[in-house]
Amino acid sequence: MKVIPEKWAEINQQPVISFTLINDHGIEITCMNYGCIITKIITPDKSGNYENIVLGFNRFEPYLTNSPYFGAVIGRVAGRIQGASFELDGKIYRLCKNENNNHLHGGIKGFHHVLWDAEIVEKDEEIGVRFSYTSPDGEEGYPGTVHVQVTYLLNKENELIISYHAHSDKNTLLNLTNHTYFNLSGNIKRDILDHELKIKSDRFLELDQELIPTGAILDVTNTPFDLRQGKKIKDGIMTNHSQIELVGQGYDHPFVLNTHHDEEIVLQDPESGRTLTIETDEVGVVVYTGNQLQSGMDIYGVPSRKYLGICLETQGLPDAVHHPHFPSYVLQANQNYSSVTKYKFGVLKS
Ligand code: FUC
Repeated sequence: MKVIPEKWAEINQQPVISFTLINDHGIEITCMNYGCIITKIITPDKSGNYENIVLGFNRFEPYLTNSPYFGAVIGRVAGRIQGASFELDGKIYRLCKNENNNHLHGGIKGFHHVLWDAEIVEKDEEIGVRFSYTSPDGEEGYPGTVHVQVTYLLNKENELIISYHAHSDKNTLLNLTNHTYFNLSGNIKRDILDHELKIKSDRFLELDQELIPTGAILDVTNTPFDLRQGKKIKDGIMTNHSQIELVGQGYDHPFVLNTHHDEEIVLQDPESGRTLTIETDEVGVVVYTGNQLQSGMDIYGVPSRKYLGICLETQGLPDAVHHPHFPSYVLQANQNYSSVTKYKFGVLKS
């Protein structure tokens, strides 16, 4: 197993380095210090063909200017914050409005648009990169100086383990995730409509017109959101359920996970035979089926279009700061923030 660093570009006289993690089974994960962006994941299909299973760009430049958060770490707060403001300890904080009247995915210069320090990790059982970033007090309007570490490790069991650690000198908000768009067909041969998704979740969050949780936590039973037995994506989203229509004929919804580190999220592409199993200690997962993917981007030579990738963003429930009955994502001063999500790459047994 090894990690190969390579200079890819430069911003403000600082090198943008890509790191390729390779294990003994030929799984390759490429990521970079800009935004901790995962640019490629190469895994075998059922016949042993190794192909890329994530959306990204051949060139660095579009990551700066035109990326819908491909592969990036999102922070300080994933998801939307209604009205781009919140109250904490009696004080009102104002954030930028980067989507309608609301704040989305950490703002204009969120964690996806900063250069992180990087350190290669090489151990017997796993290899990877540890990224760190210190977000200054007041950055993007949030209180507290926050030290964040995100580690990507690849092991011999074909698992990518993403762990997040942080602490802050003041009470603040923190809800980190990774925004990789998966497409298990291999080299983006097909869209994700024929992928099958299984999630151990009895409840999902209702959204309003601006895709912000209304506060209602709904039962999945007898709805397209019942993924407990697994469902073809298109069978879920080509329906006239009002929540599916609301988000542009797709999923863009937080699911509350019933269980943790128990194969709670499984994505499969029957044609290639590739499987992705995600386990996490996070409260929920936002499932986003690429409903808003615009045309006009070149994704490794494939013209971008709706449903070309699916994001499975493990995280705390969005806009929890405005919903006291959601688990809080307030990070208290001098407390440790810690979460882990594991992605296992496999193939269906024939
Ligand atoms: C997801 C969605 C959003 C948005 C963004 C690019 O997290 O929740 O609606 O389109 O990604």
